[in-house]
Amino acid sequence: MSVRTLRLPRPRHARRAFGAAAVTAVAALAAATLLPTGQAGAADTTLRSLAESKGIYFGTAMTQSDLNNSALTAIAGSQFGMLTPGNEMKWDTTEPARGSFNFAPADRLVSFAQANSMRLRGHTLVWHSQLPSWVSGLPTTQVKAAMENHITNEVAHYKGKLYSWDVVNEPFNEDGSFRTDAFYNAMGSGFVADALRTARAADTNAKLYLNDYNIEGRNPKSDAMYNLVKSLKSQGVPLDGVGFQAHFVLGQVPSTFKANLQRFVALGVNVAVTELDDRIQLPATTASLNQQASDYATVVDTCLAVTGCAGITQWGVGDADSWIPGTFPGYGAATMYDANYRPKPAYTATATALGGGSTSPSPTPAGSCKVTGTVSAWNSGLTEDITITNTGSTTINGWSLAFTLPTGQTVTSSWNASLAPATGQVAAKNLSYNGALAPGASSSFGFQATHTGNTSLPSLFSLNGAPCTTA
Ligand code: 9MR
Repeated sequence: MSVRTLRLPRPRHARRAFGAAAVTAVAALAAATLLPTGQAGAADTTLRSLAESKGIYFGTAMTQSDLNNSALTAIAGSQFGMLTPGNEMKWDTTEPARGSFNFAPADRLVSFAQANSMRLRGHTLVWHSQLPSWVSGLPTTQVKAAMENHITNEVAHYKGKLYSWDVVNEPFNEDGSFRTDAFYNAMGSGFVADALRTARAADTNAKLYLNDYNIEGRNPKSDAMYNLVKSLKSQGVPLDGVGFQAHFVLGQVPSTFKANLQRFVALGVNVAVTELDDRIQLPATTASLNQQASDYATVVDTCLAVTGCAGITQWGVGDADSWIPGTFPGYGAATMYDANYRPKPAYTATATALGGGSTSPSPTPAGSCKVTGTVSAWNSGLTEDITITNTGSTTINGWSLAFTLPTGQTVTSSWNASLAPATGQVAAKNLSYNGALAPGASSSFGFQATHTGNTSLPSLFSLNGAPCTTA
């Protein structure tokens, strides 16, 4: 049996314990920690807290595989207060065969969000794309029942857990006509009202949205969405908001963006920026990155200026996670973080537009916690004891410690905390008797796990969403 003590910041140990991606994260953490004290105000200014202090949220999209990327999860859990599953709540995943539901992939993302006190946007229930062929192949007489059953089951599964649902996604063509997809072909435009009513019946609290792209400015498509919303509201159909995806091209945020959002709000709905990115022709230059910063600031300024704009979600955490290069060859660099999760000028501009005073962004601010631990490993198993110390000045009431388990390790039992899930990005939550941590106080818990050869220590601990020091 080998016994190792957790001393994560020591470079030699870090090299042994972390994979390449995590080394990058450590570099980013180190960079953040090394800010001169005069600029340390940035540590309090995560996008999430800045946005919340302005009354909006700032979110990101994540997919299941992102949970294995410790650099990404450290930023997602600290900088963003809302999470949209990028693919896992779509029909092809959740009901791949008729009546056979699979919520496991999305549930993992829900657990991550909960462990990091993030809210969730459900995406999406009714969409022509990522739709299994059994739906598009149904006789038109059966589509309504299949759609209602799908909505009822999925919304019921997540009842009470989601802030909102994108109930219908992308119903319009560019000219403002309805897409002739399976739903429209079966039910005409009435499928939208039916989908919204079905969703409301299954969850009275989640906010119900329609969501589309290229509707940010005034154009035939946004006019069609406007007319649809107006008609639905006049019929008393349950509809709370409209999502503007905002997949922008560098320098092309429409000049009518604000006025367009305002005309929707005037109909009695909220608006939200749901999938923000801003693609740049590669290679990115200083000038293009600065233009992107300006574009991001425009988006934030616009949302803040429109009463009824609920928040902004970026589509993916960093440039490495973005769908853009795969869909628009030659374009990329569309998010606020570069391929190594270093904040770009767009991050700084966003933080500043949200009221942050510092020009030195801190992607992963240190929280008020310290983590120490030991691991004891044998052939196929290990036990680990972890101690959390509250290094802040206020009592923590209820803690959730998120960390990344090395690949191949699976938790089999735990004590003094409940752990879930058993692999990957794990959250350890206090039990009924050890949730309060006064300033300076510590709490210990432990777990047993199996391993497949990698007995490295977990990495990237964060307590209630804020990264912990580990020495
Ligand atoms: O980000 C999603 C990507 O991983 C998928 O391959 C793609 C397939 O259509 O869907 C992406 O997300 C889309 C979103 O669900 C709706 N608006 C457009 C987004 C980018 O394609």
